[in-house]
Amino acid sequence: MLRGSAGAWAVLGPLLWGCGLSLLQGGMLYPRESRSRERKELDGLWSFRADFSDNRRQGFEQQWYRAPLRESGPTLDMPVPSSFNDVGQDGQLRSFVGWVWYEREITLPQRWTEDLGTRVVLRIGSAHYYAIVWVNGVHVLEHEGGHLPFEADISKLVQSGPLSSCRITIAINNTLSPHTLPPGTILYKTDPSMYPKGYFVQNTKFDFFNYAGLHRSVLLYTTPTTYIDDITVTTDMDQDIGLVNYQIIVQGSDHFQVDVSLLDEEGKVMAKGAGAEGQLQVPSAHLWWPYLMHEHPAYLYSLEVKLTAQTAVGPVSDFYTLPVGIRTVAVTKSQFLINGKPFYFRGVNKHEDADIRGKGFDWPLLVKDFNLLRWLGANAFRTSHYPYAEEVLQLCDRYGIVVIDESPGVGIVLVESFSNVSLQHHLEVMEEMIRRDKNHPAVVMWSLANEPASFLKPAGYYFKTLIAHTKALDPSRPVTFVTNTNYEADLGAPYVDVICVNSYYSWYHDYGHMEVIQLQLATQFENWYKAYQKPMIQSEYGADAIEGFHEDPPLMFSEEYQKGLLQQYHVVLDQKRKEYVVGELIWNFADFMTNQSPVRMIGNRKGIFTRQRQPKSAAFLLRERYWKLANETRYQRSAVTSQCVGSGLFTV
Ligand code: BDP
Repeated sequence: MLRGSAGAWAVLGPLLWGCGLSLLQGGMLYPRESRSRERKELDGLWSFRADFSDNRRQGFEQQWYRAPLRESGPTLDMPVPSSFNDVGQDGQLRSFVGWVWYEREITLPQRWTEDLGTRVVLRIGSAHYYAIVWVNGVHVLEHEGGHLPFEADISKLVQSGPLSSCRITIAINNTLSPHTLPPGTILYKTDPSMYPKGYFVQNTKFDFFNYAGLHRSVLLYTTPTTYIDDITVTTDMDQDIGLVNYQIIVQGSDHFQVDVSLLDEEGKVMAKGAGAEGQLQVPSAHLWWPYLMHEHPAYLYSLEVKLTAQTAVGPVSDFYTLPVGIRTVAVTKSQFLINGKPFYFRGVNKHEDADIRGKGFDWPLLVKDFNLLRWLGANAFRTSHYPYAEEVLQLCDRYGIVVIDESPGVGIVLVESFSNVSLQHHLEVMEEMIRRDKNHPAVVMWSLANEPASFLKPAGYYFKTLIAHTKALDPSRPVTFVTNTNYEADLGAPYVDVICVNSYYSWYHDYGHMEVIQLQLATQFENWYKAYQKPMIQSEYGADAIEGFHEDPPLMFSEEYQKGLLQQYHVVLDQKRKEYVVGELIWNFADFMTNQSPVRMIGNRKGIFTRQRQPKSAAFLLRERYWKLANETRYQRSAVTSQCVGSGLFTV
């Protein structure tokens, strides 16, 4: 599926060849341990240096990767995963733009370096934004894009010498250009009476801090040299029979056998298959249902894949187990259907963001966020404004939290950012994202962008192409992008399956006038629906509130104003959800860091939780609303109540 169907090539061939786009090679399975696979996480302290030289290229000129970093100058201890920006006391490092260098020396188990039947892979979960990787001073890999994993087979390097240690050097550059995703620009300030020589700033058109560094784990894992490279699963239903279609890609040998078994949650084998491609049938299948939509939501089967191959060194086996949720997704003119039932997104927008670690992955934070989501009664979120860590999606699969998976296409507002160079990169990012996230039952829709200038002339071709490509890569999920363009001017909207609109009535205009919200919001929905007859999601709405600021009657930035504004939106949402509105996503789940600006008070304060995850008044309002909505649409009240009480986390 990922490599594109013939139909897709008919539509896209000329463009792809024109741009020189090569479809991605290889899979990007999440590294899991199995009987044939080991993994070694390289979390912890790395050596670090920012290249403060004027041209930021001293590291390359002096080849810092050739020898241990400490030999070319002073280093800092840098935690991984973490952004580098907020862990120190140095303001210059906080706002640094350019190359930073990370290094870690590790000792490898003997069998990894001596067993030539073992393949050793280096995998970097996320390096923002452009990364170059060396192992023992040898260049192995480069990658563009800060939110998706990349990896290299380093077996030859670690198996060629007497060393059992291995030095990994990663240079990362957080500079953005009009063609990166997200885009940005570097502005040189040349007035000598105001700025020192060479002074520049990085400008962005998105509203979150451009944290950088190794944001997710770097790890090493092994497979046999003949191995399961990729698995693609799609699911369907025929009456009560669950259909699991699978396709397995094997690398390393042409002579192999693949056996698959699908196990239920009790470990009972429900279906078996042989061959690299096929369909498994599960009678009386348990479907994957969203949270609070079924008494047993998020049912996950396990697809156990076993590869056996004959190789020059003898028989080889590889094992990989993939969680599988059986569910369907469909869109009608006015509904979003999961397993054939109308689904209403009661959700939030999030950020990967927290004190000190910035965008660094953090298990306690993640678990806290999921506990808060379930406390709220939320059943969905959008990965605004970039793909989140894979572990986040795994928890969504396990808890039944539905995901609109968004690409880093945020801040596409310059005409250059709609050029073919940008489009080609965006096509590649969609390939990387779908390759990584295609098997998550929680992911029900792809979002290509947030608030692009979709009224600009080239936007029509840009989104038409991007959406066709995304659908060709994954025909099983609807596609959208999130707009704040006027309904008559939006050139991308004709191609989406669901209209997602952001609006900030009584916040960015008509400040303080909550009395106009209902009229303006109703007009927004009616105009869009009349024009397109597609289901709609209010994909952002909200107001800043500083926790502990109280004003009654409500004034902007008080908790009362945030709550009051939300209530006005809810009146209209309650009317329109009976017609064609299929969801509401508050902006934002929690306060988050932004660039400094006169309109941001230490970040964006539209969270219903603080950055430390404490509730503001609006969180209680939303919690009441979401549980009420869940009660209206859910299967049976008593079932939900007992589920909540039983979990020990919360009560209605
Ligand atoms: C929306 C953007 C979001 C911002 C939000 C805001 O999509 O990224 O953070 O506005 O201004 O337009 O709070």
